[in-house]
Amino acid sequence: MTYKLVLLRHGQSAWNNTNQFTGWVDVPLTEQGEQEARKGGQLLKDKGVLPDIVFTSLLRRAINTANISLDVADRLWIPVKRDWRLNERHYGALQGKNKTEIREEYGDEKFMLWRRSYATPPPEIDPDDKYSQAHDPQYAGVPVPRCEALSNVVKRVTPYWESDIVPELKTGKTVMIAAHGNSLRAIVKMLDGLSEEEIAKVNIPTAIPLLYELDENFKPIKPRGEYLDPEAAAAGAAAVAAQGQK
Ligand code: DG2
Repeated sequence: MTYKLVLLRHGQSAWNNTNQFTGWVDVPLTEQGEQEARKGGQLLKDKGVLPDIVFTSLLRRAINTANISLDVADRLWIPVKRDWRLNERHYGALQGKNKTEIREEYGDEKFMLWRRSYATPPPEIDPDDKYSQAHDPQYAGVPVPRCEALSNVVKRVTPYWESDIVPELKTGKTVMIAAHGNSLRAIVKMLDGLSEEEIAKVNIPTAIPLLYELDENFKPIKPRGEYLDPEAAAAGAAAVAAQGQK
């Protein structure tokens, strides 16, 4: 028995476009982002990768990307489960800040540590900051972080993977997870058993479905899975890696 899992990062968001750290701030997709989501849906349809259930974060850029792509693939009717555990990594006090300005102010090393290290979180956000979610009624009862390293995301995603996602895979459903650059990196690290050094080099492009076939132990049959458009994915990942450079 093998299982099918599709990972989909949202299309370009307003703050991806303006080069701002986003995290839990609920920004919309741009028109380009919507277009990317449509292309992602067309890839699902063309390659016959048809999700039976979709998991999303609570953030509109992931929710809308899921809806747009599933609409194009004629799968808008499938069940949906949303959970804060799939939210983007909380970018702490960097939320709302311009990536290039932060790199110039703090230097390459710190910038890359905050973006891609496994265990070093960015600085904490003040709960009263306009970009904090500490007082957001949407997150009542949720342990809203003040900042997160990727290791914190792995800690919140892994139990959700076990409790909610694996049982759906076990029934033979094709599962799609529509989420974010870093919450998906947490899942990739977990699935592929990547080291901290290896995951630091992984960048997830916007809205290109990444298909994993998993064996009976939920381990990838092909390590790192397969993008449905590998060329576009390589270009998209390189663009993400280069963010913050002039
Ligand atoms: C981006 C990722 O998250 O940024 O929070 O700024 O996937 O929701 O657009 P997403 C953010 P980087 O870690 O790639 O800088």
